[in-house]
Amino acid sequence: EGIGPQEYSAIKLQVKEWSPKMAELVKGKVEDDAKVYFVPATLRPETMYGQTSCFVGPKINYGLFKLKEKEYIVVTKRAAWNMAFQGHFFGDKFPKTQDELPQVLEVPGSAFVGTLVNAPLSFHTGGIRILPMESVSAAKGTGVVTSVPSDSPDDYATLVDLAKKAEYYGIQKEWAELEIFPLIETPTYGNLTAPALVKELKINSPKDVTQLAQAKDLAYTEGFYKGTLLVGKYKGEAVSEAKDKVRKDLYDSGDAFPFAD
Ligand code: A2H
Repeated sequence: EGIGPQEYSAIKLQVKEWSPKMAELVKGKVEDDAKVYFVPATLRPETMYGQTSCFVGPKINYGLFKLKEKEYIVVTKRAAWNMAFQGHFFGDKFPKTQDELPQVLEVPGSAFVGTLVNAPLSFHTGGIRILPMESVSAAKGTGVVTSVPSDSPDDYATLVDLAKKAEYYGIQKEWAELEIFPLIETPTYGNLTAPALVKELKINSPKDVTQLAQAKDLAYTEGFYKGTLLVGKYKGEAVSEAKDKVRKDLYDSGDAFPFAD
């Protein structure tokens, strides 16, 4: 982290079933047989096996942008604009201003909550839910964050809080309680690095930002330099070796693409 510009991997999570609110809003705007993808940006493509949900900022505005015939993505306008410049999308209709982006809908993240999406590589093949996370930044990545509670302390702390206050957040408790499978073994924190660090640093809520920042650094360093992958095609390999291979496989299969921020 912190060395040069970030190369994120942008992962494509296809909508399987909209939240009731979105089902209303997309009527007449998005074809019934169109594919719509939430596109989280991640620095840890090797952890995508462990996705259990996908976060949006409930108060952040998102767009549904038309990429091509019957294909749309959900990201912030800022991210769609960056993607246009990086030449991923929008064919020959290159937008000259942000207003020319092919946005068919603009909605707050809260409208998406409960939407069921299919996450590439995830063990939860039945799909995972879009859930709210207050700390998502609109000014970073795509504004969408896929959640891997086994290896991200932020994600784990948020899911514990969501499950505790499900009613307050307007979600079903079980959406925040999908099984957490071990993905990476590390010498210091075992095979569930994030839950171990959350316990060790006595993190009680997503508001414990100082300890969470520390946990994030420890998890990232330990996972990257000392971690061994326990699952998938590169099982048994060091994370530092397997990371690029998993990333390349995701790019090759069309389930992800590079995104610079
Ligand atoms: B990472 P950096 Cl398993 N707001 O992906 C808040 N957080 C965001 C974001 C946004 N707009 N966009 C991306 N992120 C998260 C996986 C992961 C991540 C694991 C462990 C650590 C980790 C699963 N979540 O990140 O500030 C995304 O979460 C800790 C470094 O740009 C992304 O990678 O360096 C990471 O933060 C990008 O953080």
